Amino acid sequence: MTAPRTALITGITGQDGSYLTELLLSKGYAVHGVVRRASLFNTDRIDHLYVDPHQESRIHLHYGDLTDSGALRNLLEEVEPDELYNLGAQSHVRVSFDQPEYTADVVALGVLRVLEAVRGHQRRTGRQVKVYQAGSSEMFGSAKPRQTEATRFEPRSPYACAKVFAHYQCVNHRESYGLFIANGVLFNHESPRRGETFVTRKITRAATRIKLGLQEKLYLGNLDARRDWGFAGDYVEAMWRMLQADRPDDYVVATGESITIRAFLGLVFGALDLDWEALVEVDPRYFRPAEVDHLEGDSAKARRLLGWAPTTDVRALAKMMVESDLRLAERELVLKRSGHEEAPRGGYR
Ligand code: NAP
Ligand code: G4F
Repeated sequence: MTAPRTALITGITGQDGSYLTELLLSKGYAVHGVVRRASLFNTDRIDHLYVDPHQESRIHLHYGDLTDSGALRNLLEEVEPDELYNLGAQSHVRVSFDQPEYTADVVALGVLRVLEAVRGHQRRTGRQVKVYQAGSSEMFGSAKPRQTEATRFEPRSPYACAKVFAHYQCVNHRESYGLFIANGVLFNHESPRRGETFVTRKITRAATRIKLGLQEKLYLGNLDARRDWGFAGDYVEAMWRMLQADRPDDYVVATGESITIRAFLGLVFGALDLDWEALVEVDPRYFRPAEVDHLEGDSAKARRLLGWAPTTDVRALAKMMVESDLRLAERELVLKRSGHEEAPRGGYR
């Protein structure tokens, strides 16, 4: 019997980390994940997969951080992964304007630390570690749609600049040292597990809470930007396929359809029989110093070479998120009616 393949995931506690873990476990992998130390539990998205370490399990969690090279090197020695998925990031574009240096440390230098740890490990052991780097359509910034692998990067935020640095470091390590490194250039992808400060989830959470009388209004920033929104479950499949290809390469992953925030509001509030124009207000605090107006990807290369295709369009995605958040709001309502009202959710987001 051949030994199961082993994957190491940075960012395992994030949206994509949780879907990728499910996918890899279903394929028989042993999955090791890097978890940041936090003062509260931060493993909500993978708790349903985690098994008590005192029992036999194929998922293993380790403390670590992309700012800590020593910890990354030690983890590679300990885990000896066949595949490494680098998903860890300060991934919020607006926040990157407030924390540019920290964002660059994690998103740009963090990748370099991973690559150098892999290079050293491979040199010492002779074992190949295939690397997936979580690149972003945000790197295209103000470049005209539809964006492809050949489109020039025109980044518009500290986050995007850091991802561009990471992208080229990966290309450079691939070409200089012959490492197997694939850059995924993924367009926005969402799910019921999306962080609540990203616009789609902020909208589905608020609309469902408004529907049940738990909230009165929703405050947003720029409603005119267009995004190509896909389902995170589909996109982790593309990540895995990139590491199964014969040779490492760079791929755009997108649905090919973009809509505005306004249109997404229409889908979500419409599904709940609510009039969004009466319930949503624009608050300039959510504007960004520079905006990315229109992202719409052409994923022909991934479709042709990886056999990848999305299963979920933006309408099905909105419906999935509304249904999930409605259940969450119903639970909140039950708690409220039994006198366990939660503190109001902050306008900080
Ligand atoms: P996410 O939900 O924000 O998850 C980010 C993950 O990174 C979390 O597990 C987080 O840990 C971890 N992390 C943050 N800082 C870290 C550090 N210093 N060291 C180690 N881990 C750290 O993001 P996502 O949506 O799953 O995205 C996954 C990756 O794809 C990110 O690199 C993101 O930039 C990129 N990406 C996302 C999209 C998208 O639309 N979702 C599109 C293109 C690219 P905590 O749980 O402790 O915060
Ligand atoms: O949901 P967002 O914050 O996503 P954004 O900035 O496109 O970034 C996401 O996708 C990238 C891929 O292209 C990832 F790399 C990145 O990690 C992240 O996952 O904002 C989408 C749009 C923006 O134009 C923003 O200005 O929605 C607009 N928006 C309007 N009001 C808002 C809000 N965004 C947020 N987060 N909150 C608002 O209230």
